[in-house]
Amino acid sequence: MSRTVITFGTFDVFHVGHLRVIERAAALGDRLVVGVSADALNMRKKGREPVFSQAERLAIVAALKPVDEVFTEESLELKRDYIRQYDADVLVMGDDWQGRFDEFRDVCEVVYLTRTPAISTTALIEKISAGS
Ligand code: C2G
Repeated sequence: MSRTVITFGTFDVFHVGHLRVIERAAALGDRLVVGVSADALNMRKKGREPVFSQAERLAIVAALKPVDEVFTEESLELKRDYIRQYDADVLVMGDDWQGRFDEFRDVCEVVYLTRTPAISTTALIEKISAGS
């Protein structure tokens, strides 16, 4: 039986922490589907425009070897529908979301992976803006 893994994220200013979570998610199954946050969703979540547009972020994630399919995540409230639509057996998120998606344990496994330390989109933006 083939196992489908689903994960979600903005993946803005794509960095090695993003790559590691995608690689580890893919290793938990046979097929990896990634929901990439829409620009409007990112605005609602983080209160700022992403550096890269959703079309650019989708193209970057879709080109990664471990990724089989991508789609646009329009709303955080649609997770259950996305899990059903893509027939996911496992939902994977980084542990900054620890416990937040436990309600989906009735339809799939829910796994939180340790975040890669010392790297984040926000820190990168600050570093680049500071020119250091
Ligand atoms: N991540 C990580 N290590 C880092 C930074 C990020 O493992 N140093 C992981 C996050 O835990 C997440 C994924 O990379 O699982 C994507 O991170 P973000 O782009 O920050 O995603 P976020 O905006 O939290 O969106 O429906 C859920 C949301 O869309 C998640």
